[in-house]
Amino acid sequence: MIKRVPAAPASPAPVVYGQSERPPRGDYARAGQVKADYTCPQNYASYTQEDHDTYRRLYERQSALLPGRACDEFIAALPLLGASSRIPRFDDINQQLRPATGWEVVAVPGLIPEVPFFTLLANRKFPVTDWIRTPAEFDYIVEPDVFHDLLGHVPLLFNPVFADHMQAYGAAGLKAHRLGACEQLSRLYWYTVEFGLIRQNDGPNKGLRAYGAGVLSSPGELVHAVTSPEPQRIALDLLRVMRTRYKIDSYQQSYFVIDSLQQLFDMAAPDFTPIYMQLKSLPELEADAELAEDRLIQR
Ligand code: HBI
Ligand code: FE
Repeated sequence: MIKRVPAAPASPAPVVYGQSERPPRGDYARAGQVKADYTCPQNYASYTQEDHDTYRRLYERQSALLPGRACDEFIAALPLLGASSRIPRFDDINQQLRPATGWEVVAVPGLIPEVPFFTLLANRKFPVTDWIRTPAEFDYIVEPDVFHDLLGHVPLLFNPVFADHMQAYGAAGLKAHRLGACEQLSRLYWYTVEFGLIRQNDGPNKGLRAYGAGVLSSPGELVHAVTSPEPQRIALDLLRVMRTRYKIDSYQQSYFVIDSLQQLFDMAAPDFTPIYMQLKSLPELEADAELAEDRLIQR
């Protein structure tokens, strides 16, 4: 009799974007707990007191910098994340987030490949890295950790317009993958969802503010993006952004500015297929490129 040995459940392979000397940080094997869609349990019991302290200290430092620098929608939604003195439980966040916009957060071991990433977004699930940086990385970390993913990305998922935009982005990502245009689309994500600025045109809080998660979760970049005279700030143009390369290990040299979250949704709602065609005949641009047709935004 032949005994069939069931194949060991394969753990999804770790993912690295860009060039890095270091191995990926997340624990992708984790005793078979990482599922085929790359989600995993949050493993709340594995956080140490030091981990919770790191989250609390990061949260305190960052929330002090938000007034006058973060957009109104972000500041309004931040308290909905709940606990700030320890790493929140994703289940608790979902109790608030699901009824608000139908989104939920799901735990992942770190960066995940494009197709599972886009698939989760298209289904209104936001992947949140479950580990937190070490105290030695308090000021700077290249990869997303639980602090970046939660504090940076999740508050705006409580905003109905932004919530719909993120789902449309996920669907656009799946299409871009089929068309071989992920690089172009990820530039849009980078310069909006990660490093976007918004001009608040009226109300008591008029002014240039951040809505991108990479800006909002970094003390240095938040001040740099909103107030430094160094970077250029350019009114967002879809083709311009999709042509522009980006740097992942320094402050941005160019930020792109929108006037409303609705503008983001309206821009990404149409099919990008003709845009990708057009891009084939346009040269790519460096991160600090200056074009005559750029509409510069003064602070
Ligand atoms: N995975 N966990 C995680 N978080 C991200 O922000 C992320 C990712 N995989 C791919 C990705 N981002 C970007 O490269 C997409 O724009 C394609
Ligand atoms: Fe991010």
